[in-house]
Amino acid sequence: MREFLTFSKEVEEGMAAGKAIVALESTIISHGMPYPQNVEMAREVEQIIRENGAVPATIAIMDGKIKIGLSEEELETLGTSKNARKTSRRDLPYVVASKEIGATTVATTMICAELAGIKMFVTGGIGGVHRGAETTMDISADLEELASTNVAVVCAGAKSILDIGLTLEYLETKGVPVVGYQTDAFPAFYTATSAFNANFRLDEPQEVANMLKVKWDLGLKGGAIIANPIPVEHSMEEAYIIEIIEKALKEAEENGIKGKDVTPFLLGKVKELTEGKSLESNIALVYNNAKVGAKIAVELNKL
Ligand code: PSU
Ligand code: MN
Repeated sequence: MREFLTFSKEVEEGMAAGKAIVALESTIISHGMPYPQNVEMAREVEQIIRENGAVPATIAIMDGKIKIGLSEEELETLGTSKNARKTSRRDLPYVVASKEIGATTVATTMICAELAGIKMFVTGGIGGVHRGAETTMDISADLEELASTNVAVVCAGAKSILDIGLTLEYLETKGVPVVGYQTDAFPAFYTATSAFNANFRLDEPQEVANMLKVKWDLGLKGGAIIANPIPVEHSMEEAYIIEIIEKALKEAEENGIKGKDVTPFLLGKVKELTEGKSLESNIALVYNNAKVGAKIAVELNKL
C-alpha cells in the first residue's frame, strides 16, 4: 500500500506517537464550497481537531498518490483547482493512475482512511438516496461504502435534497447504525431535526466510542453514522430551506443534470438561492462535527 499512500509529516508523527487521527474529505472543499471560504473552512476544521486532542488528516489524490494529510500548499492547490475530479469509489483507480487531482467523496475518503488505518472521519453531509431514485436509480456510493468499510462518519445528517426516509431505509437494509449524538432526531443538515428519528441516542463521546468498538470487535463490517445536529444558532428555518431545495431540484431537472453532477449542482443552487446563508450554516455545522469527531476519536483511541 505504501506504493499508493503518502502521509503528511503531521499525520506520520501523530501515528508514530499513537495519537487519535481524524480523516477529512476533500470534495466538500473542491465541489461543496467556493474559494476562499473552502480553504479557510478546511484549515479551521483541522485546527479544531487539534484543539480537541486529535490529528487531522485531510485526504485527496495528487501526483498518483493518495495523500493522507495535506500541506498548506496542497490544500491551496486543491481549493483553487478548476479541474479537481470528484472521486468516488469507481473513479479512484483512474484518478490515481492518471495522476489527476482527485477530491475524495465520503465513499472514497472512507476507503482511503481504512487503507491508512484511520477509524474516524468527519464531514458535513453524506450522500444518500435521491428523491425520485425509484426511476433515476441515483443512490450515492457513500451508502454502499458505509455498508462495507470500517470507518465511522460524523455528519449533520442528510440534506433534504435527498429522500431522507429512503436513505434511512437503505442504511437499515445494509446494517449501518445511525446514532443521534445528543439527540433523538435524525438531523437534516440545515435543521437540527427532520421527520425521522435516529436509531439510537448516545450523549457522550465515550459511549459512541464503546459502541463502535463493540461493533468491530463483533466482526460486524461497515461504518456507522454519528448524526450531530447543527447548533440552533446556525440552523435555518425549515419551511424556508425546504422551499429553496424544491426550487433547486426543479432547476436540476430542467437543466438535465445527471450522475455525479447532481449533488454539486444542488449544493451550488441552494447557496445561490439563500444568498450565501446556507454556506454560513454549512461551515458552522462542519466545525461542530469536527469538535465531536475529535472527541470520539480520542475516546476510541483509548479502548
Ligand atoms: N453533501 C453535502 N456536501 C457535500 C457532499 C454531499 O452536504 O459536499 C459531497 C460529499 O463528498 C459526498 C458527495 O460524498 O457529495 C456525494 O455525492 P453523490 O451524491 O454524487 O454520491
Ligand atoms: Mn449520484
